[in-house]
Amino acid sequence: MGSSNSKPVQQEVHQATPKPNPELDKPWRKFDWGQKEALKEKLENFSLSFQDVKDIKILVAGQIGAGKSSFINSINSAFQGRISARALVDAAGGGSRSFTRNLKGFTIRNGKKSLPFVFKDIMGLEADALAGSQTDDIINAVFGHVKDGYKFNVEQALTHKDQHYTSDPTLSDQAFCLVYIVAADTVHFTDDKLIDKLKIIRQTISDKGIPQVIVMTKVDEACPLVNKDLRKIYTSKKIKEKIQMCSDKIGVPLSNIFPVKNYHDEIDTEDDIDALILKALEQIVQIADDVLVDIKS
Ligand SMILES: Nc1nc2c(ncn2[C@@H]2O[C@H](COP(=O)(O)OP(=O)(O)O)[C@@H](O)[C@H]2O)c(=O)[nH]1
Ligand SMILES: [Mg+2]
Repeated sequence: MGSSNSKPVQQEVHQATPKPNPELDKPWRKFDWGQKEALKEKLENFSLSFQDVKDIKILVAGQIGAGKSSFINSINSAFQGRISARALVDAAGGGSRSFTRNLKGFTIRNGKKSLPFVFKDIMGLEADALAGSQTDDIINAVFGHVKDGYKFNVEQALTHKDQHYTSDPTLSDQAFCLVYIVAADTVHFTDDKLIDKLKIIRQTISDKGIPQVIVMTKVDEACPLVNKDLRKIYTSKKIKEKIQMCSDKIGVPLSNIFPVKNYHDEIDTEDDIDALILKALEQIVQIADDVLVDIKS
């Protein structure tokens, strides 16, 4: 006994364990950084597969401060070639209340004309707000039951008796894609209630053929590598992990998840930011248009 006391203190060998490389050898998704102009042109000349529908409505949902309004603004900025801020951004970075509470459509413009894409920025989805109300509101908004100008009430879902409820929506009222925005720097998905809500929404809309896309914002905040060089977005292990986690938790396939950096403090547009934003938009529009192809046939 007590022999352990006499054990010679081992000299600690300071051998620096090599830090794991935060970067992958190869990008996990191929991305052409020079495609901005081609994407812009393609989107500017996009015509919908179903002439009965005037424009593609895309509903944008996500937690407060996730970057919903900034994403819509970034799309506009990419087309205008200057920073645009039509959808109001909550500069406080998302307080306890959602800045956007009225359902409102934003048409994307390229300076000359309106493009056939309308984004609807919906209130933030909060985990602890009353049970089903937000889930119902979002589902109703996707299916075109919610009139523009409706002010969402976190405590009560819109009912069919309300004057803002459209009981018989046309194809043009309906959204053909739900874009769920998550911020890369805060995506943990430890909140089961939120995950449950997201699952209910995804299942309900996908039963009616409406796809869901995830746009992951704030990649610059989540990964120092990407903060320094946006082109590392597809080789950053951190970003890849986060994308994988989103896919696993919400059940959206990896191919429907797009990491982006929104314009937030820039004063001029940048080709690399534009390329990612426009690519995400192209995919969203394509996915939404595929729904129209199905409806038409
Ligand atoms: N660094 C960084 N900040 C962002 C990004 N997207 C949004 N933000 C900031 O996050 C805050 C909340 O954004 P906002 O668009 O109002 O979120 P919303 O509540 O989902 O509409 C604002 O201060 C934005 O400037 C991004 O990609 N990177
Ligand atoms: Mg907003």
